[in-house]
Amino acid sequence: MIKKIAAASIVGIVIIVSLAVAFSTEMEPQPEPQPESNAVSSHSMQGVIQPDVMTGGDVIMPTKVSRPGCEETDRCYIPSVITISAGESVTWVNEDSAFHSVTSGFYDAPQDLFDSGHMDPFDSYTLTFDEPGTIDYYCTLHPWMEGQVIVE
Ligand SMILES: [Cu+2]
Repeated sequence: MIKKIAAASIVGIVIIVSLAVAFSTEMEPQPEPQPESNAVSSHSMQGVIQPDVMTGGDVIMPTKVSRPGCEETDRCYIPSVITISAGESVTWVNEDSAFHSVTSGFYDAPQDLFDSGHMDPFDSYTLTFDEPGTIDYYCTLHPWMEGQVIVE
């Protein structure tokens, strides 16, 4: 009988301890994922979203790119490759009637540099690039949409 009670209380203690451990690890702030070594900035970039911008885009998302096909002619973002100097900005304008995003990396290999989030039709997104490098980006909603910023 005593052995049973002892066993039961040990099981109870083990459960309580493991719950406590699970809870405390859940509450601990997760370490920031370290970006892979890259010539580009090692910290996240803050972009600026502006609604209802009809013109003035350096790069546009044209109509109908929410269906595959634009990648065949490299016209998902126009131009799909833009070259700027360090310290300059790029403004994207969504000229499509669907949501799109400008997100660093590739669909199957995201890079934690920037993410416009879902851009409404005619939203613009502006980012300033301070460090030289080649930055790939894509649309989180349409993985075939890919573009590149080359910062010299
Ligand atoms: Cu898209």
